[in-house]
Amino acid sequence: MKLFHMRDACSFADLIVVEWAGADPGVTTLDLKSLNSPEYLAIDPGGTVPLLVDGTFVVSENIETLGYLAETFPARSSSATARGVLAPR
Ligand SMILES: N[C@@H](CCC(=O)N[C@@H](CS)C(=O)NCC(=O)O)C(=O)O
Repeated sequence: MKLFHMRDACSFADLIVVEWAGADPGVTTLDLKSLNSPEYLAIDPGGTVPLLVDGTFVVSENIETLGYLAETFPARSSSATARGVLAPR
């Protein structure tokens, strides 16, 4: 798994989740220049953060990356569904 983020951006929420989970998804810190590099745009044509890559699964919407992290690391998740408190919808 790889998590791409940029300092002082909304992807900070994803960093908090992986920190709480004690997970090490492989974090790459981008800046505005690298965000618009051909290499990054090849992965995320939208050129935004966060971006989460897990094998062939690629997610670029923060609401989805946070949900995916919660489901992947349920033990310390803030998601009631992931912790089994609520049934999945
Ligand atoms: N669709 C994305 C958009 C996220 C987004 O706009 N991220 C901002 C940082 S908070 C970004 O990457 N901005 C860089 C830019 O627009 O050049 C989401 O909702 O997660």
